Amino acid sequence: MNEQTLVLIKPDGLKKSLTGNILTRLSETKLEIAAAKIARVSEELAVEHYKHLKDKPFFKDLIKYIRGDLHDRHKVMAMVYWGDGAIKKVRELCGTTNPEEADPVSIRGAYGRITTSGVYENAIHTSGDKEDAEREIKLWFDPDEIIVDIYPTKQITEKEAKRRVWA
Ligand code: DAT
Ligand code: MG
Repeated sequence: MNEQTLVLIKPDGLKKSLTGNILTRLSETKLEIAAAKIARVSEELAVEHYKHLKDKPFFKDLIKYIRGDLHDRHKVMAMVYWGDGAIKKVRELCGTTNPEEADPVSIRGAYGRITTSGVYENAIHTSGDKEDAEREIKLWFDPDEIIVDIYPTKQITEKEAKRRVWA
């Protein structure tokens, strides 16, 4: 069944110039990239994305990490992968959360590390299940940024909405 999943190449992945390697690994899945962008990660976005972990002792460091404060790279590459069994396929390729325990041939096993202060720098995020995927994709992308119609949308008219255009 076709489904979609969010993928983030995290700031450590960008700092280590792993984008190409990670995209190559993900291409093994034969899934389609339905959306892609480089995104800044605001405090609000980071906290919302990881809200299920807000009571964990590592939460503050996790927010710093995903915002790029630990790698001087204040951005992530955000993508939506779409196709048959997308969530499980990408998840398997990424490996388990703890990069030291992840299969060494998985993306996290190959490229991740745990720092001495205990941060799991695991290079990539991908949604855990269908509910996570929907919540996360809607958080990171607007409908017009995704080339496949994946969730219901509605039309709204914004009065006096300001937006930046080329000068
Ligand atoms: P996943 O990213 O595999 O879906 P998660 O949603 O439980 O795992 O956690 C999100 C991130 O939080 C994870 O990629 C790394 C960090 N994290 C999770 N457990 C941790 C721990 N025990 N110590 C440090 N960081 C942790
Ligand atoms: Mg998760």
